[in-house]
Amino acid sequence: MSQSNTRYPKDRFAPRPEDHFTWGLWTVGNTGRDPFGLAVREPMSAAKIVRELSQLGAYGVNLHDEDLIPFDATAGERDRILREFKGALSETGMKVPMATTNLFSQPVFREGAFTSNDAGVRAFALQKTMRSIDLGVELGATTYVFWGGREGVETNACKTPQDGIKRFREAMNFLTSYVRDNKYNLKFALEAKPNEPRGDIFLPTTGHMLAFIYTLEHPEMVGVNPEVAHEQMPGLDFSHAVGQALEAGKLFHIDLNGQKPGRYDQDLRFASEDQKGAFFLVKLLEDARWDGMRHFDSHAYRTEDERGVWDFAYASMRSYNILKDKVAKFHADPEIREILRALEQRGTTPVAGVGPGVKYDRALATTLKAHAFDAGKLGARGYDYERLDQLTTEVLLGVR
Ligand code: GCO
Ligand code: MN
Ligand code: MN
Repeated sequence: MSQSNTRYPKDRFAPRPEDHFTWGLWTVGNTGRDPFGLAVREPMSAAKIVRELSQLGAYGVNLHDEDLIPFDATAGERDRILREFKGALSETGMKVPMATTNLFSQPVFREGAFTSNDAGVRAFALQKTMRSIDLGVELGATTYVFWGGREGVETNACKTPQDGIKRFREAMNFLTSYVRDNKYNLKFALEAKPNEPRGDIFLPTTGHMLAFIYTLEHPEMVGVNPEVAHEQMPGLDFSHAVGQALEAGKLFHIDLNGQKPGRYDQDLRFASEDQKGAFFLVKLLEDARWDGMRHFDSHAYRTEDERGVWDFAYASMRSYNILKDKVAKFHADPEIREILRALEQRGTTPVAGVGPGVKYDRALATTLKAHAFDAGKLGARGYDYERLDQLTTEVLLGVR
């Protein structure tokens, strides 16, 4: 990389390996091809991506099998690519914490992979995934992502959602058993997306995925990989999805990016849209001391050449650290603290025997039923949230 330090300053917001920022090879490696236009950037080798990201301060890279080894590679090509890639990893100290399977690009998956109506396709998808799991484990991955981009329908006439879900469950059960049988240290993270490329994808949100996980043979091995853009496509609050996963101990991975509401998946630079949403997300992860990878699943504007791609990558990580700093400012702000302290008190002082962690017992139920509430008084008092939100906004806008 020939960029100067003024372009990528090494100040307190600069990404460092201990921040655990990771990138999909497919993200910075995106060549800008879209349904309307050809590639605008040259493909980059995985080894080059590793070296460039390492210089920017990233911790590691993640990959689909085909990001590293082309679908039709010969054994010799495979060995050469792997050797180069591993060389770049050991030279830079970069890690591969997550791997996944491409079950969407090849024509064979035009009707789905694990959920296809064709048993041959389902078998092939399992084979491809087992081989890709082997590769991921060889590279050190401990998380394995499943994003079922083709697991859905354009027409409901072809299969029922129950069939789709049953087949997806059979595949997950098969593969968790494969991992156990091989004594791999690997957890699965399921990534939801409501539509695209399929018209409607099964298990369309993180909430659907969470409910599904508890129907599996080894739910303890399976969590979720929520993506900002995917939860915002159907207009949902991303941090609520992440919060539910955190609360359930199921946040195994995360895909950070940016998205305008009501659009197809945009995979924009993290915090380039909806900075307030991004702030609450960072606050959620940092306040929970979540120890997972801060992974980016996004790509640079099609307008950019290679330099623009590195600008985009550095900026994504930098914005995360800037928001982390804003979170510290939020917690240190005396007026915000005062409002939160008052709220805390209001929420923890028991009323009629009911406080935090309330549990049913018959005596309590009897007193509670008999208690004379002044609902008028309870409802009359405001909560100060206009002020709280404005103070938060001012922290974000940099005037506090
Ligand atoms: C998307 C998806 C994908 C997956 C990735 C991992 O942008 O629609 O997020 O990028 O995350 O393929 O399987
Ligand atoms: Mn996406
Ligand atoms: Mn994703």
